[in-house]
Parts: sequence; structure tokens; C-alpha cells
Amino acid sequence: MTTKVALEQHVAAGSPELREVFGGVAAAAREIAKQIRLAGLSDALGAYGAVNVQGEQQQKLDVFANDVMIKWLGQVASVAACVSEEDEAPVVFANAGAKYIVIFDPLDGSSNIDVNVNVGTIFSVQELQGGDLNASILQQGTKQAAAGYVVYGPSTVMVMTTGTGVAAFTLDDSGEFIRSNDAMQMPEQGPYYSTNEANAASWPAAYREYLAMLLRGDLNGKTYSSRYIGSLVADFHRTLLKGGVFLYPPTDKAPKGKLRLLYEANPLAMLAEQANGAAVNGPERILELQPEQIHQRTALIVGSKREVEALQKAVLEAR
Ligand code: AFP
Repeated sequence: MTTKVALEQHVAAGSPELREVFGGVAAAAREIAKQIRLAGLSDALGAYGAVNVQGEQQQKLDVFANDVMIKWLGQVASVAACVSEEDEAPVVFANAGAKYIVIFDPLDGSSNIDVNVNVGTIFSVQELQGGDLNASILQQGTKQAAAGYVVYGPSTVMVMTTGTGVAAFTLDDSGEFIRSNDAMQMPEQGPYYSTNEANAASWPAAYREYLAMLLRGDLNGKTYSSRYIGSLVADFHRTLLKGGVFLYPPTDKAPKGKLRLLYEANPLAMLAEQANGAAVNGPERILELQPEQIHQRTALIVGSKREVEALQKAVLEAR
């Protein structure tokens, strides 16, 4: 009989302050999971009727998830501030001596909420440096103290790292996140590529040629199948477990990429690397990018080492 290890126990090995942060994220995730599960029975679905800092129509559940994350993290003594995809500026708490900043996408995959497809919460934890909040928020991804996501699907699962490997925790009926997977490793090469091919015509040529190379079976003779959910968390979760590559290249509409560096790309890149995978924006390693703005966007290619390295090589050679 394997011993049940709760999330807080697993994190306890590290810093007590970080354990508190995960306690806050877990409390918020419980509340968000319940709201999503019962959304069809209340008026929790649909548009909220406002536009967020990204210029996107907010869904009611986006706003709900954002409020709940800020509510629970505001009660954590070690959290100085929160940065959210939904808010223009950081939310600062009066927690004296607080050590961490939590940067998050409260509900990723909003376009899938109303159709009952997996959505998620993505978070990154940076340490406050010398009391300078803005500089601390804009640290490189290599400086992250922790990262993770919660996927709300058939089961609610939190995947996280504090820099010593990747573990997964499943929400049980008592409301506890219990470890269901430890020392997760991404396969060196996988059977899936995941991308919105509808954009392919507006990708730089090197990305189209790369996909054609994969489909010809030219990468170690491996054949590929396509999987794309349209919720980054869900597409990444499958890639972490099964291997392969997720790519959201630059497009004519989003020449700098669509996904956000601080609360989408950086946390998933840390998880990928901690699980023996890799993450680039094309030519560069995501975690070494120097952020300039809170809501800056980036191209993202993340997944198994073989596929990501082949893409990086193809893009650099095409220059
Ligand atoms: P939303 O949170 O606005 O639904 O965006 C989802 C997302 O940021 C990410 O989860 C997906 O991978 C990507 O956008 C989907 O984008 P396309 O709809 O352009 O494929």
C-alpha cells in the first residue's frame, strides 16, 4: 500500500514560505474546480461583458478564477504581490516581510470553458529582490522559485516543481491534493505534434518546413499524429506525459507570438526542463529570455528534447 503524500508534505521539504504559497494555490484551485464542475447548473458560464488588458472578452469564469486566486494568495503571509493575465498592474498585499510574487493565468483556455473541455490555471513564483517589485516580476525564467499548473479535466490535477523535479497531485474527494506521480520524465521523443495548423500559412517558412520534416518521418524515422485541444495547459499536460512537441510559432497576426512569457511560457518551460524536456521561442531558450513588460508575448515551442532541439536548429540555420 503506497503512502499517501499530500502536496503540503511534498513541498515541506523545501521552504515553509513556499509551502504556504502552494497551500494558497491549492485552496483557490479547489474553489475553481468546484465552480467549473457545477458551471452548467448556475449562470457561471458565458461572457462577463468586459475586456481584459489583452483586449480579450472576459468570461465569467475568468473573472471568478482571478478573484479567487487573489483572495487566497492575499491571505498567505509570504506573498507580497500577485500578477494576473486579467489585470493590467500587479495586486500588492500588505504582507510585511513577504518573500514571493505569484504570477498567473487564472483560467487558461477560456474559449473551451463553455464546451466542457479541459481548462487550467498556470502559475509561476518569483522571489522579491531587494524590495523592487517591478524588477522582481521581470526576472528571467531561470530565477523562478517554483512553477506549476492545475488542469481541470476528468480529474483535477496539479503539476508542480520547486526546481528539484516534477510531481503531480490529484484532488481527492476530501479536498486534498494527493501525490499521484513523482519524478515525472518527458519521453525523449514522442508520437504527437500539437499546433493550430490553421495558422501555418502565416508562419515563417522554417516552421512549415519543420512540420513537413516531422510528417515525412525524417526525425529518427518516427511517425507523428496530430493532437490540439486549444487549451495550452491540456496540450502541455499530454505532451509532458506522452512526449512530442507543442508549437505556437510567430504568425502575421502575432509576429512576436501569441502566448504570454511570464505566466504561460516561463512556468511551462521550467516544468519541461525539470522533466528532461526543453522549451524555446525558436532560436532562444525561453528561460533565458529577459522580460521587459508584464504581459509580453512570445512564440513557444515546448516538449521532448529531440523535437525542440530539431526546431531550434532549423530556425537558426534558416537565419
Ligand atoms: P484563451 O485563454 O484566451 O482561450 O487562450 C488560450 C490560449 O492562450 C492557450 O491556452 C492556447 O494554447 C491558445 O491560446 C489557443 O490559441 P488559438 O485559438 O489561436 O489556437
